[in-house]
Amino acid sequence: MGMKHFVGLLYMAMVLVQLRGDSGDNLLDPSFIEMFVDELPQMPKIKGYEIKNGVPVAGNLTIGIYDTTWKFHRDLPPTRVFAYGTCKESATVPGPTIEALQGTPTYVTWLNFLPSQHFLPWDETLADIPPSGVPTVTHLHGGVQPPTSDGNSLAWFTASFAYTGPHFSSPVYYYPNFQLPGNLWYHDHAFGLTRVNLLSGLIGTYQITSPHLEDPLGLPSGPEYDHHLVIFDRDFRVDGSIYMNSTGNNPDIHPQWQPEYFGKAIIVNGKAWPFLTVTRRKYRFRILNASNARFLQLYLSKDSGLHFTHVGSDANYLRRPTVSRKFLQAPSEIADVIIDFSLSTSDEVILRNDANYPFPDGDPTDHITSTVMKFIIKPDKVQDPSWIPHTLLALPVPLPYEAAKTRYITMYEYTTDADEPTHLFLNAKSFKEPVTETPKEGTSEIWKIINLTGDNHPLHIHLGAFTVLEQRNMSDVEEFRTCMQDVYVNDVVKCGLEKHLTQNVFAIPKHERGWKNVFKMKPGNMTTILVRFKPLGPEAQYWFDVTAEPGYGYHCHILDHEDNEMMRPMKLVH
Ligand SMILES: *[C@@H]1O[C@H](CO)[C@@H](O)[C@H](O)[C@H]1NC(C)=O
Ligand SMILES: *[C@@H]1O[C@H](CO)[C@@H](O)[C@H](O)[C@H]1NC(C)=O
Ligand SMILES: *[C@@H]1O[C@H](CO)[C@@H](O)[C@H](O)[C@H]1NC(C)=O
Ligand SMILES: *[C@@H]1O[C@H](CO)[C@@H](O)[C@H](O)[C@H]1NC(C)=O
Ligand SMILES: *[C@@H]1O[C@H](CO)[C@@H](O)[C@H](O)[C@H]1NC(C)=O
Ligand SMILES: CC(=O)N[C@H]1CO[C@H](CO)[C@@H](O)[C@@H]1O
Ligand SMILES: [Cu+2]
Repeated sequence: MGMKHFVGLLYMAMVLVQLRGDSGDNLLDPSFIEMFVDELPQMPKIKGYEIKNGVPVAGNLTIGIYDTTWKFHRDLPPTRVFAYGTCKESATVPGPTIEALQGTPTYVTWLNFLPSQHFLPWDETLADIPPSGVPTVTHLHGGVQPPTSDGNSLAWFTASFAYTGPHFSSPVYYYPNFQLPGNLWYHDHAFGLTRVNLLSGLIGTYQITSPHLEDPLGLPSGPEYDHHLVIFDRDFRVDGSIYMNSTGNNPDIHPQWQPEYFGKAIIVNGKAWPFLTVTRRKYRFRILNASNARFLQLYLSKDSGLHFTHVGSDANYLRRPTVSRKFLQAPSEIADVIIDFSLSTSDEVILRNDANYPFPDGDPTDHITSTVMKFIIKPDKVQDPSWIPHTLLALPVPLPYEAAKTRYITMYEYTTDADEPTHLFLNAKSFKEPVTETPKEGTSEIWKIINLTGDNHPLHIHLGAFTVLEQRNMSDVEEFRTCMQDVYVNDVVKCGLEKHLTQNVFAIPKHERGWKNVFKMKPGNMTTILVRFKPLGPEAQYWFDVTAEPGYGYHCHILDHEDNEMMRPMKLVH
């Protein structure tokens, strides 16, 4: 053992810091975790198809959910996690990357091998907790798949299917992969347990590729030059276990629920503050913000001379590449960027984050939470056959005038007299109240989302990709909110929405003007989006029955909010 390593361990042993005065939790002070000692891992890759007689045919995968351990850092003891894998020994955090082929379906049988109890505080007032077992159900985020394979929150099941949720039908999920190539991810979605199940490790990436559409683009490719970066934040105890506060902010109402989880250690591909050695050429990074609530505002150290070229956002390519020096990523948003290290003026560059938490008005980041990972750049010039084309994929242009319907969606947060959040609703309704959003297959709709809370909520819609049309500042928001909450119905006309809209419109960053699956709803603003309830190609219909039970849903992707009812069902109709 090297001296440095030994000192690291010694520190760990000594650091029984009691953060924030919570005694007995033995929280680890993250400043004692040495940065940049673990190499960035690549998660195992699984093909979602088979080649038979030279032609691709559907792949049948079995992925289990295991109770196992994971090393988050060289000096941290193994951490108990729940992890996806093809067997317990190969289960990882994040889980394996599923590589699907456009046009060739992938079947996944999801199995649950979890014990009778969760190891994290799951608030029994929020979830359907069965007598034994941990409910899980997997959602493929950004995927266009039938309702029975969409991971409906109430389609959960426990080990050996001993207990199942009311919407459970089969553990064999069908992913058609007919949509355009892009970046998706899979994660748990069990009702009221999403935040704890993801915190336990149930996250993985899924990629749809199309050699005939993507190879001609010339972007950096292959395992060496094309990486997934899955970023999330965690707190640990000195013994290596994941720490989650088990006392709710309103314990009389929800004994264990807290409005937002923030961890101090920044984890990339399952390692705290890793490093990656690169050569002087272009690399592609598909960056997923898989935090429960932490926003990331990513940039490369200012003296490096480097920038990002965005080629995609969420599950879709942009029409044209666009450059940024810094970008804001909400939980569950995916950025797809190229970094050209041949332009670097230094031999090391740190990927940093400076988003306040909660975003936008919370605490600033410090040295620790602002550091994400390090790139070590080898000095010698290398051949780089990749390039960045002027145009990427020809996706449909959003046509607002074609929208069949306009809907208003309001976001509410309810608090106690002491201003402590108790729960959050969309349109003043809980998830289990009857469906109100019933778009017609083959149409587009305008959704106007009014954020009547103090937070920025990343809104995610299942099935339908959307384009953000505008974000408009509002005035006298208090008055409008009071009126809306008085009526307690979604009547924007009675509350005079028009007179609360200002002329002040915020520009949508260029790299977010494509077809998205998640977007940040600014507080005190009305965000207008065009949602497409048909494929992103010429087709007017999907390739399966989208109107089937149990339908879809839309929700805030701050998992702590989603679990406390900031989610509504959505059902497509003919
Ligand atoms: C995969 O499963 C599907 C549906 O169960 C079946 O139709 C198909 O033949 C299977 N493919 C392979 C390669 O086993
Ligand atoms: C856990 O949450 C409770 C309730 O909000 C708070 O009083 C306590 O300080 C928190 N503990 C830690 C370690 O943050
Ligand atoms: C990840 O999402 C969280 C929650 O929205 C956000 O606070 C954080 O800034 C995001 N991080 C990145 C790197 O985008
Ligand atoms: C938004 O509108 C309010 C009310 O008119 C105004 O006070 C505020 O300055 C505006 N904010 C921005 C960023 O334009
Ligand atoms: C609307 O969003 C902008 C930009 O984030 C912010 O400056 C403004 O205060 C918001 N409006 C209100 C009324 O909160
Ligand atoms: C409409 C509304 O309620 N807006 C709220 C949005 O968030 C801010 C705080 O950032 C509140 O002050 C507003 O009242
Ligand atoms: Cu939210």
